[in-house]
Amino acid sequence: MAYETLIVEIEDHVKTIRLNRPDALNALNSTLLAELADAVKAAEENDKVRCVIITGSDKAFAAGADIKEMSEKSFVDVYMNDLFGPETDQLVKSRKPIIAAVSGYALGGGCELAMMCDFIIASDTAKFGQPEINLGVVAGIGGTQRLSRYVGKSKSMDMHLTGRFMDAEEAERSGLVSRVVPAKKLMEEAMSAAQKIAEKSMLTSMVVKETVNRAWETTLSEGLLFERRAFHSLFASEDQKEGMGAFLDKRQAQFRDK
Ligand code: CO8
Repeated sequence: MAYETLIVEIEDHVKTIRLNRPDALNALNSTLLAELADAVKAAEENDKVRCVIITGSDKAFAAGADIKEMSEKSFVDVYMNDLFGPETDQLVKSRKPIIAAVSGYALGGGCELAMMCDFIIASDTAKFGQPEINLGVVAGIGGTQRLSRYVGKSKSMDMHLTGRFMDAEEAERSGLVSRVVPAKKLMEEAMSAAQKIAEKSMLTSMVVKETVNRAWETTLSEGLLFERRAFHSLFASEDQKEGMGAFLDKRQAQFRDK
């Protein structure tokens, strides 16, 4: 399907979704978010896709929600339409791994979008921020909650209250991003990570995703129990026999997602 605000391609079991509103630094408007939700849903339903990358341009992953589109809306408009709720829910409920490859600005909704992905690979030009306070609003698609979990209360408060930007080095040091690479290598690195993931058992990847996400959602004792049961349950899979058997036979495992 052709999109107005996205460029999408599938290569080697990896679906790359590139946000493409260059004149607005990829600001997230309702068309873009609806198309993104559709593209992620399509990836979920396509057996050939085993990992997704969401990226933007060199200058901007996304400079936030589209201020022009939002500025005249009333409370009733945004509340009755649950602005951006269904679209972002679609992304978060994806069971396939999603990597954010971030170059340039990831601000407001852009930073929040990156944090909705499973992990973030950043270029050395990346700048993260939650500057909504400058617009007289607060983050609305997860910023106050997710950034606080990623980097802790103190830095999250600093980012949200001052509206300052965090560079890639600080983002890596704070645990917001998993790795930083030179800008020119960003897509190569993201693709290489995605292909590594695509080679694994999808069944196991989905269980990994559910289990790590549990760490954010529950107490340590509940999370540990969830993990132990997840580990136990994978002994019912063919991929566990294949993975352990291949190790013992000193050969490459051939996973079948069963
Ligand atoms: N929305 C709309 N247009 C934008 C946005 C945006 N967020 N960001 C940039 N643009 C547009 C500019 O208006 C400009 O367009 P034009 O040429 O037509 O005037 C074009 O992109 C280029 O931008 P600049 O000229 O400003 O480029 P600079 O390099 O000078 O500056 C910045 C780049 C620093 C990124 C600057 O553009 C900026 O500060 N942008 C706004 C950042 C921001 O405040 N983001 C937060 C938005 S609010 C938000 O994300 C809330 C999310 C939660 C919503 C949930 C609802 C439930």
